[in-house]
Amino acid sequence: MSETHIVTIDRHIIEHERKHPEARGAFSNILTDMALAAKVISRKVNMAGLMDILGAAGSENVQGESVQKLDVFAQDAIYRAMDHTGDLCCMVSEEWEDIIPIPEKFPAGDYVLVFDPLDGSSNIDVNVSIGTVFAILRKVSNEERGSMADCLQPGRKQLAAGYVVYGSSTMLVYTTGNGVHGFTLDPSIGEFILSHPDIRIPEPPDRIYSINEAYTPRWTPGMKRFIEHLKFGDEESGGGGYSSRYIGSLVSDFHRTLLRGGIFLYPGDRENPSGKLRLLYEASPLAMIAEQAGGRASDGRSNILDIQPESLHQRTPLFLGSAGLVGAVERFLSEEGS
Ligand code: AHM
Ligand code: MG
Repeated sequence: MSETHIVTIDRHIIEHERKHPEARGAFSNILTDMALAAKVISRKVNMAGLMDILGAAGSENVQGESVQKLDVFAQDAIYRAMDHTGDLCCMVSEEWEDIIPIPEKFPAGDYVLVFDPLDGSSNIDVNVSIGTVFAILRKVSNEERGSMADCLQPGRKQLAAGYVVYGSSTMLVYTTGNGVHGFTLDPSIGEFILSHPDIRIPEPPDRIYSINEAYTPRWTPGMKRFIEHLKFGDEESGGGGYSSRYIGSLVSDFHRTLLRGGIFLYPGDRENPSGKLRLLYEASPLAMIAEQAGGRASDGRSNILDIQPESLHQRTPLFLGSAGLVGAVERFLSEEGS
């Protein structure tokens, strides 16, 4: 008989909760509800190619339901999985300008969920993988339904972080600070099954860098020198011989970096000094996962996890992946003339 045991995400979450005696059931419930929302979104994303046939946004589909844009659908799926459970005091989403409070008709809990419901949604039309990113914070204020202070906490305070990649298969990857674990959705039984226990960024990593190279003219001299070093540097300096991969979908680019190693870069440049990606619900959750897998995340100067957010949708330059490469880009950026 096979020695391989099947572990569902629900069982994994419960077993990991036992390692955190302080983490009452609520915390596990949030992760379980997130996995449920991911399944709902996954099913819809897989139908994306049929949207035009079944009904365009703004019209009704064959079931008579109104067809929503997928990012709005994903926002709604996560909100509806979470609003009534009594585990959260509020939420923050890329799709929503302000804090999303838990409605008065439902009980409020002790945790904050921050999330990007469907990142890279401009890729949907061309069948490129997209993703959901999330993290859980503990409420720190006395406000029943949460406040800015509860949401604007540095990444180091995250209790859990994860992402879902809707790719050739759907995977959910999460950490609660005890390693990084990946689950693959078996659509035939509707369960996320543990497929990648204890993920570590490989060492030595694959020699891959991932950046939108079309922005080269806007890069700082330090940034240009770093990419030149990866392409043309000699063996002694650790450069040269790199390959480039850029999907343009953060979760997918990060997922590859986590499993293969290398570096993902979205720097600040002359036009956008803070880059494009958001600190609270994109950079910080992925930074926690990277660190838990033996990697690092930086804004070029500081560890992403130590940055105190000042606003909900604050942007940050992001360098993410193998620790040695993130350290190297920090050195290039700090050198004179950068
Ligand atoms: P979005 O939040 O509007 O979907 O944009 C985020 C996406 C990321 O998935 C990706 O890393 C980045 O934008 C790509 O940006 P660019 O096209 O500038 O390279
Ligand atoms: Mg996004």
